Amino acid sequence: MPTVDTIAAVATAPGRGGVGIVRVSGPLAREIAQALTGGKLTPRSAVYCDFQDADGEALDRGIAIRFEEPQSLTGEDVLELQGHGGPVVLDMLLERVLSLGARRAEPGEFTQRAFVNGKMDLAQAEAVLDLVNSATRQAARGALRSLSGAFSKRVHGIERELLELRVFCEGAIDFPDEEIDFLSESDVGERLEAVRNHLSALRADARQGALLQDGLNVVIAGAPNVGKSSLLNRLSGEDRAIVTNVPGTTRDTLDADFDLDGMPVRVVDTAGLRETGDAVETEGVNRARRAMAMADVILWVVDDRDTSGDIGEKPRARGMTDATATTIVARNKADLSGRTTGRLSPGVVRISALTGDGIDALAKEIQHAAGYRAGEGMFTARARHLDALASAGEALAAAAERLGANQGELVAEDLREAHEHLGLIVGRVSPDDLLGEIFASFCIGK
Ligand SMILES: Nc1nc2c(ncn2[C@@H]2O[C@H](COP(=O)(O)OP(=O)(O)OP(=O)(O)O)[C@@H](O)[C@H]2O)c(=O)[nH]1
Ligand SMILES: [Mg+2]
Repeated sequence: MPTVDTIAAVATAPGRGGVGIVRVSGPLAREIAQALTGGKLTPRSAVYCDFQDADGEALDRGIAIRFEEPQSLTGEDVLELQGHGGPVVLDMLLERVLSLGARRAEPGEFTQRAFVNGKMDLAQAEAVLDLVNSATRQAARGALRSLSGAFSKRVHGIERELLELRVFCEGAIDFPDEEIDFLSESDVGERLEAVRNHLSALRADARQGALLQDGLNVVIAGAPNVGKSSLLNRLSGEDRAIVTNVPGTTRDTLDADFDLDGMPVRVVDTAGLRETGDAVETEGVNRARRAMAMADVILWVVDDRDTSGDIGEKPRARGMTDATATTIVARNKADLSGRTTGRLSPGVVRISALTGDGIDALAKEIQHAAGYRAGEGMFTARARHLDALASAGEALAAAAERLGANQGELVAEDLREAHEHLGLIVGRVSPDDLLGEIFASFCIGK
């Protein structure tokens, strides 16, 4: 007998909609289906019927589908009730399901069960959420690729190579007399090198995938009146921020999202940095500094007509911020200075926020600063995955070093460690708190 309980939740978004779905998973799903529909449901066939309350009265009328374990989303018996998408009617339906022995699902619990029952690995489960949350079409495609296992497959490929190496090295340890010959005369070194190369290629792709998923935080900063808000409006293609010729127009930070070749970008406009006696503006300047500290990329806007010596100096060099983000200098108002727009040198672009000239070059420079290359076959990844890949890379570097020093036993230990880090990505070895954290970020009904 299964010891798990049966969970239920409204799986569609809250609010009114054409269709609302109640999802049920667990050992009671079959009985609940019978009680609700008054009949036996053949697995995987849609039945149009009444959903009945305890007295046999119809609560709603819709489509019921039952899935039998293990051929279901969660790997358990699953029931899906597709009714009308009103909050009250869905609530009544859910209450009825709960009265039949199910309990309310926690956020992400359906996906968690799919993971626990081996329907998908952890990276795939995370991709479910990433797909729902994706901000651009490319991010959605990338998430679907991860969900289909593109990322996991690459991880498994490296795990397999590692496993072969480990078997070989641990075999060598078991025959200590021959150890030296084993390791120095075999091709272990070359194989280790190959694994390291495959891992760094995967890391590069995963970094792209993380950019695709998490996007880039770009903060526009500079002195008052240089055209920061105009640039925000230009980049986002919206009339988002107030633009006037009064220095100190922007007080609060303000953001807008846009899609840069598939990479989601959040661009933040800030108050012009200056000393001021105005309390509101001073708070704005403090906020601007805080925004800069959190930026991935800072767009430092200057007036191209400004002839002061340090005009091209980045804000950090000028002591205006401690932020270590990559900084791009945008020399604005080229239409007034009359000089040609475009990339002047690495990290320096001349533009006109007013006419839009040079904005393409600036966008390219932002992509370049982020290390983003739009490409086919991208899959999404998360910071957690990047950390695990980095740790695996360090362990392999240590292995290579020890192999050079002929410390066979330690090499085997390093390889085991690298393997474990990779296992974290797909959830082969995952501490409970990590799982809790991942699934808690889902919405209910997922
Ligand atoms: N000719 C020209 N004028 C510009 C350009 N960019 C901005 N301006 C003008 O410069 C003035 C200030 O622009 P804003 O975008 O408000 O400047 P800001 O840096 O946000 O200013 P604060 O919010 O006060 O710090 C406005 O009159 C804009 O129309 C440009 O590229 N060319
Ligand atoms: Mg402004």
